[in-house]
Amino acid sequence: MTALVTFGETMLRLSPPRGERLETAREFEVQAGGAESNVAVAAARLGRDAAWFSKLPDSPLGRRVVGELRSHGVDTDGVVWDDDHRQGLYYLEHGVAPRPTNVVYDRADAAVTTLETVEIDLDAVRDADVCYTSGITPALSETLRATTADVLAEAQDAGTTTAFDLNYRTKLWDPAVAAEAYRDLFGSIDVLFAAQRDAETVLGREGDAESIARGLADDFDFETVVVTRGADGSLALFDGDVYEQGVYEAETHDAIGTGDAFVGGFLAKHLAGGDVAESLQWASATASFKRTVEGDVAVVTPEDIERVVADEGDGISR
Ligand code: KDG
Repeated sequence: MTALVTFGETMLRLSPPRGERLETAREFEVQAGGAESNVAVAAARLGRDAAWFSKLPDSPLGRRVVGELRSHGVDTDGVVWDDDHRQGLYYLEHGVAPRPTNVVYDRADAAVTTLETVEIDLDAVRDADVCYTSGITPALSETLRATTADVLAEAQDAGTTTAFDLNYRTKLWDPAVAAEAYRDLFGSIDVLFAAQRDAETVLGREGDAESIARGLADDFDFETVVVTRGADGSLALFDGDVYEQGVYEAETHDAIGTGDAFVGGFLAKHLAGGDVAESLQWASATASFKRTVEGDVAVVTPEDIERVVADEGDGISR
């Protein structure tokens, strides 16, 4: 039985060498990257049985995505192959002050936008301990919005814990449309991860992280709400109790995927029987570790995380 199944789009990420621009670079480094597979990679590397599914073109590009995820130990048997649509890409130009990091999506008409519920192995979802996706998935097409709702509802009905990160992306949709889609899904979600910024700008929540978490739990009956606050750490609300966690110090090499590593670390520890405080520690340590590594995913081992947690205790707020 798979402990964790995640689903969503994974793109190929093309980035010029640091200090070069998209307009003029002659070389691009290529890696697979997508929020939900990033979570699966972190959990798999931290010792959990993790699977990811999506719809990919049956082409060298789609096979490249699968090959990379497998190399990290993620089960990709549930991938649906497609002959008619394309592989999504994203271009990443790393920023250096005063030039900001720039992300350019080239993902319209990607195969995953056509993924329908009937194509999915729902038994794998029903049999998993946790099923995870993020707010990026329903943003990609109306079809995928309906599929996301179906999969989360099927999972929850079967007793699988459902987990969801708001993961609001301004380049994909407007806040009002996103908020409506989120609210449609919230009834099928047990564990909500929300950046405080997303809760404020998309869901219109106000106040500190604790009052945001309590408000969301009360309004939508989540079992657990985790609110992340960037450099100010994170907070989880479970069973009426609040748990706080600082960030661990890290020299940032590549910040993309930090939030996904956080979720992957949290779920990995949770699935290993950790309590909320321990899961938050692992989340924070995995996120900080990710920042030291180039690429979307946390190339990490359980020993790395145990060492960070042992050395730094409850985390250091920067
Ligand atoms: O969280 C990292 C993601 O933003 C990156 O992998 C690209 O999935 C991606 C997206 O849709 O933005």
